[in-house]
Parts: sequence; structure tokens; C-alpha cells
Amino acid sequence: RLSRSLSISSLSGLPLWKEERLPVQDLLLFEVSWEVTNKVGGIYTVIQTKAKITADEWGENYIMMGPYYEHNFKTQVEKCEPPNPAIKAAMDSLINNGSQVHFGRWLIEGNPYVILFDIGASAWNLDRWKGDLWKVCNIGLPYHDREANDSLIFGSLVAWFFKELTDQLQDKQNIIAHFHEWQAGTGLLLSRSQKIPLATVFTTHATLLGRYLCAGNADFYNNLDKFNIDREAGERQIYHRYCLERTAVHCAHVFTTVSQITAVEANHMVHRQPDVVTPNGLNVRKFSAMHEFQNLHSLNKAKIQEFVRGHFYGHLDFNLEKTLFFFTAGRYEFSNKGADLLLESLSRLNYLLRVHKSDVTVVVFFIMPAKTNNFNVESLKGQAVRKQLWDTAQFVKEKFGKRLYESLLRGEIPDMSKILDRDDFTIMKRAIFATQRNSLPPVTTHNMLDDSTDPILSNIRRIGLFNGRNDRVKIVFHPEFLSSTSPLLPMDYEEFVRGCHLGVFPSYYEPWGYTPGECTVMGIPSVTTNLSGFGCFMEEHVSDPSEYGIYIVDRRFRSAEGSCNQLTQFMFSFCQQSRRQRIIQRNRTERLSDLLDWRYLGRTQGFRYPRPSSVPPSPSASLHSTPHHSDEEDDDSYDEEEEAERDRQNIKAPFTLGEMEKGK
Ligand code: G6P
Ligand code: 1S3
Repeated sequence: RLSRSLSISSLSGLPLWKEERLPVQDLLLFEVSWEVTNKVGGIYTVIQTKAKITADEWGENYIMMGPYYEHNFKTQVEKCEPPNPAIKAAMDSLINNGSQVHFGRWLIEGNPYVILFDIGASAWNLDRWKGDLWKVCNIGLPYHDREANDSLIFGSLVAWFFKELTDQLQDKQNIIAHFHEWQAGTGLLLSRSQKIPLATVFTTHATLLGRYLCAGNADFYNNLDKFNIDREAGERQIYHRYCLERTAVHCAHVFTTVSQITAVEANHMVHRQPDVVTPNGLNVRKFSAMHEFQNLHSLNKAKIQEFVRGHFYGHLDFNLEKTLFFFTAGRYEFSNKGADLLLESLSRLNYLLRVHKSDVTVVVFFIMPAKTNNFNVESLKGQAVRKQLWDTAQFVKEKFGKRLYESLLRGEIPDMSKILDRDDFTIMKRAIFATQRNSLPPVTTHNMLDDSTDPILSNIRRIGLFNGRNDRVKIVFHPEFLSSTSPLLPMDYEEFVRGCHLGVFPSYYEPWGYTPGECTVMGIPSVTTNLSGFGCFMEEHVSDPSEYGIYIVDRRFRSAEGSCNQLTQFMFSFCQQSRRQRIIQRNRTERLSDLLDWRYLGRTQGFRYPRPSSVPPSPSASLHSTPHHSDEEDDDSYDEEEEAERDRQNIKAPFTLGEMEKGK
């Protein structure tokens, strides 16, 4: 496998290198990130999903580097010896000089090798390494900034390792080192300052200033060229971090970012135009049966319905078959992730559904971790009440079944009005009485530590969406990541997404945005914005994204009021779709997954999905267009393969990137 050649141009996109081809066995590729085996945010997803295809291509010459945490190592890594003697010798050199370094295989798809550095065990070097940093680039780190100090220890260890490794290799193998984000960037700048012979790549997934300025409600995109960035960083007390980031950016041979919009941001916030934009992908698993993901939607929706039965006990005066599940999820950055816009739009959606006397109910889940004191009693009680009703129903059903059976054995049809006795009715009445409640179903599932100042709760209080009987929009704020072991909503994130109808991510600051991408590969429609890398990518590669279930809110050229109305309209139109239209739309959404597959991402340039030839699923424009559909909710006769085939013939071109690949 390693005898294959690697075109460097596919890595960097630099015209200078276009013709140069180096054999893979002469290269070692290191990927350095704070999130290797350590889940903090979106970078973990990038690294973890890319591992398989990279390991397939690079084999044993691909190694990741990250910080060592005992728990992560024990639960995610299989310890082993480094097969490359030079790597072993370099590690031994660090270990013999008082540091701790661990090697193993990360137990994810692709099984990549990882080298993990113990930050705590090397902390005794901190003062000396701070002095070294100051000497080479005049950046001083304050003692109280733990993250910056850890970044320096990590970076110093990485640079030291590379020094030892290159001494060992003596030019026998060349090294490419790819660093992610400012925490890992310190290793890059220290390696460069020591003139270690590495080819370096630095990828930013968000600039420090971009994140801070947007979270502070600055009119960011209209003032990109007007900020005094040094002053802004100083005022936010992140000047030293910003210096580390900017130095790493300028020291890298190749600078990349994850989207065009972040490329523009980087140009202003760190003063370097990225050499290449490398969009984020996913490790897409295709089911052999085309409808498998639709079945999974049904199965998982049933689990969410169970939760809703418990949570809204005593208030289940809405039809669960006509209830849609929307959700938003991610890091709890209230305005950056667009939770502010979503809440405002939900209040308008509630109004629209009410005045149109719609029979549709929307339950909206907010999955964003905040500080809590665990689940609240009312939510737990809801699930207990549901369970009790279920047990009662089973008990009565058993009795009923037994009596019916006996009577049939006797050759009699029983008198249905007498088959249950007084006790049975008493049990059932007691169970129903237990569902009486004086309070409204809670809007949050947990006891919040900052209840009175929490931004989601404060806004719910302002707009008055309290899960009242007349509200058509109900809210469930689950301030903790989902887990299949939860006593409340026992589902993992993937199952939950599959069971929902629409993901809503109206972010203001989102360099890429994995959440809508994850929805897409599972065939779940989603809302994104033209300020997110994902939204811009879809606009570029799909002729009419909303036809494929990708709704892009314009947050760039419209006022906040305009964006809010647009989001409301998207959601309202979605609520007007029939079940059949939703099924068709999900099929189309899932067809886009090739676009987000790491295997094809490098080849998407110039590729554009045409508008589907048959039904425009957009409900407002197309409620009665071809192919003729019946509005009967349970009509599942639509044939997805037929439509895909029709599109293939109309387009006369590879319909998916996968087909394009096979045709090569
Ligand atoms: C999937 C299943 C169908 C089910 C449908 C419900 O497509 O294969 O059997 O009817 O989901 O869709 P809905 O949008 O109403 O949840
Ligand atoms: C960042 O993580 P975040 O959610 O803080 O990096 C992600 C991976 O590139 C990206 O998807 C996201 O938009 C950024 O914001």
C-alpha cells in the first residue's frame, strides 16, 4: 500500500507543488491537536472521522499527537510499542529526561497510532519554557491562564519530540506536521524557531477574536476591516493567546481553514489569507438497503414519542401522530449558535400555527450543556407516571386476554361490558387520576444552577412559551449531552437525530458547523445559515438546497428581523408538509451525503447537485405538484429509487460523487 505515490498538490492545493510526487514511504504524517482522544468540541469530530481514510492511505506512517489523560487513555487507546524505531528512540529520549509519553492505537475506525504527552508530568519545566518562549518571540503568558500554560507545555514537548525524531531519521524520511488550532500551534512555532526540518500545516477552525467578538454581539461581518485587533484582544484579556495563534499562522508553510467565510475572517483577524480551504467531512456509512435510514427514523421517533408521553403527562391533548420534533444542539454559545434567533422565531411560529388553527404540534429540543444539579423532580416524575400507566395497561390487558381466551375455549363470545370487573376499573381510574398535575410540563429537564440568568430560560420567560395547552410550539431544554443510559431520554445523539424531523442551527458564528452535516448524512433535513461554513458550502454545491432539505437562512444580507421572519417561514412551511412529502424530502437529503464524505471532499470542486427533476418538495410552492401525491398521511408508496433513476437519466452525468469516482 505504501508504494503508492502521493500528489502533494492534493494536500495543499499550491500550484508550486503541482507536479511534485513523493513516495508515501518516504514521508511521515503527524496530526497534532488538543482534541486527539480528548473530546472538547468540533475538532474531535474532524480528526476522528478523517482517521480511517487517512490511515488507509498512509498506513503506519500516519500518527496523531495529543495530550495524555489517564481516563481517556484507559478507555480509548490500546497501548503498544511504536513500530518505527526512530519514533521509539525519540520517545525514550523524552522519557529518560523526566517526561512521560504514551504510545498506542486509538480505538476508532482506522485504528490510527497516537502519541500522547502527559502535560502534568512535565509541568515542572513551565517556567523555563516560558523563558524560552519569551526569548524566541517575546510572548509572555500570565500564570493564571491554565489553558495557555498547558498549550505551552504541550507545544514544547511536541517540538522537543520532533527535534529528537529528525536527529534520529537523518533525512531518511521527511516529515509533514499538521497542527490544529492555537493550542497545538505553539508546537508549530517552537519547531520553526528551532529550525527543525518539518513541512508544517496550520489549520484554524475559528479565530480567537472572531469567536470573542461575535459572542460579544459585535456587528462582526460588516466591520471586519475596521477592528483594531490588537486592542480588541487586549481588552478581552486574550492578547497572549491571540499572539500565539497569530505567530503559528505566520510560521506555517501552509495555512488552511475550514470554510471560505472563515478564510475572509482569518485574513482580517490574523492577517494571513489561507492558502487553501479544506471543508470538513464525515465518515459516511451507507446502508445496503436504501430505506434503512427511513426505518431508523421511525424506530427512533417512537422512542422520542415515549419521552414526550411522559414529559407532557396530563397535557397530552395533542396528537402525537401530528407532532413534529425539531431540535438544536451544540456548544452553549447563546447568540453564536443562533439560539436567540431560534427562540424569537419559535414564538412567531407558535402564533402562526395558532391563528391558522393548525393541528400540528411542534416539540423543540434544545440540547446544549449548561451547569446543572442533575434532572429535576418534575421531569423524572413524568417518566415514572408514564411507566405506571404502561404497567397498568399491561396488567389489565393480561387479565382481559386471559378471560377472553377462557371464554373462547368454552365456545362463547364474552359480554365485553362485563369482561372487566369493578377492581379493574378502579385500578385504571387510579392510574388516570395520577396523571393530574397542577403545573405546566417543565421547559427544562434539569435543575439549572444559573436559572435566573440563563439566556435560554430568560428568553423563554420573555416570549412566554411555557408549554401551555394552547401553545402549538412546546419547548424542552435538555442542558446536558444525550446518553443512552439516561433515565429520562435514553438515546444517544445519533439515535435522537434520526428520530427528529428537522435540525435547526441558525448560527451567527460557525466556521463550519457539523450539526447540520450530521443531519444530512442521516437523511434529516436541517436549517443552517449563510454565515456558517456548511451553509456556504451547500450553496456552492447544490443548485436549490431547500429542495434537498437544506434551508439556508440569510443572516448576512438581511436585518435580524428579516432573518427571523425567514426562519419562521421555513419552519411554518415545514409544518405544512404531508408525511409523504417529508419522506420524499428525507430521501433527497440523504442523497447529498456523498458531498460530505471525506473520500470525495477533495474532488468536489466544480461539482453541483442539480435541482431534482421531479417533485419540488418545498411545501409552499409545491403542495400539489408532480408526482401526484395523496395527502393521506400514511401513504408510503413513493419509490425513491424510481425518482433517483429518473434524475440520473435527466441529468446525463454522474449523479453522485461516488458514481463520478467509479466512472473514473
Ligand atoms: C419513515 C418510515 C415510514 C413512516 C415515516 C414517518 O419513512 O419508513 O414507515 O411512515 O418514516 O415519517 P414522519 O415524517 O411522519 O415521521
Ligand atoms: C469549531 O468548533 P465550534 O463548534 O466551537 O470547529 C469545528 C470543526 O472545524 C467547526 O465545525 C465549528 O464551526 C467551530 O466552532
